[in-house]
Amino acid sequence: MKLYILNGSPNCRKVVAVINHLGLDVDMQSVAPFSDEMEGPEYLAINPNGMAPALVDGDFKLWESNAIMQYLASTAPDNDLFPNDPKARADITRWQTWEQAHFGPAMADIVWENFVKPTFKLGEPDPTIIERGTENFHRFAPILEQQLASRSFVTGDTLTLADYSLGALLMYAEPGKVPLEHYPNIRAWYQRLEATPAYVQSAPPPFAV
Ligand SMILES: N[C@@H](CCC(=O)N[C@@H](CS)C(=O)NCC(=O)O)C(=O)O
Repeated sequence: MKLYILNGSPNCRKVVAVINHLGLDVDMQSVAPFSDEMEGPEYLAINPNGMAPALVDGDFKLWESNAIMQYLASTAPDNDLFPNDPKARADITRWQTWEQAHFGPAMADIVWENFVKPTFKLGEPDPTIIERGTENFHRFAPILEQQLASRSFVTGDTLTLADYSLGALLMYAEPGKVPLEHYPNIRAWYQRLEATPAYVQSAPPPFAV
């Protein structure tokens, strides 16, 4: 299997964490952002969105980070990341879907404006987008905060795909000035994730800018 990744991408990091966690044999290939490589016909035949991550397993091409995580975890028998029980799987999928639909876009607005734009000299942060992201963040973060009040990890006391999906978004929370000060359970949970070897090893090298 081959995984195409973009250095520094949270969506790639969560897949790499799963590969590390399960000890899977997957070749990693970095693609250059905003490049002919990512927007060229060869890569678009793998992922027509021109985004990373993307997985190739023989004839099977798969994009969308959370689908890739579920596929990879399904290839490793009997693991806690994505247990066989239908309700456990639905619960994990619920949080992964919520990540892409709600929590992720709110975080992305804030982190893009406060961190990515200045880092890559992409222009001034737009206060309207930061305000939109902040409003959405405070709408959705209390739901995760409440969920983590009585659990060590998102769906229980065992780490699952849901933790890697939601946690990887927080890798730029500090430089991105994400307002986590009112969310102690989220902060404590992220510290637990940061102490997890598979997550630590998934950290990308620092940006060369
Ligand atoms: N929903 C997609 C999002 C993928 C995505 O946004 N990837 C970013 C990196 S985090 C990317 O490839 N950006 C390059 C671009 O938009 O051209 C997933 O979860 O895989």
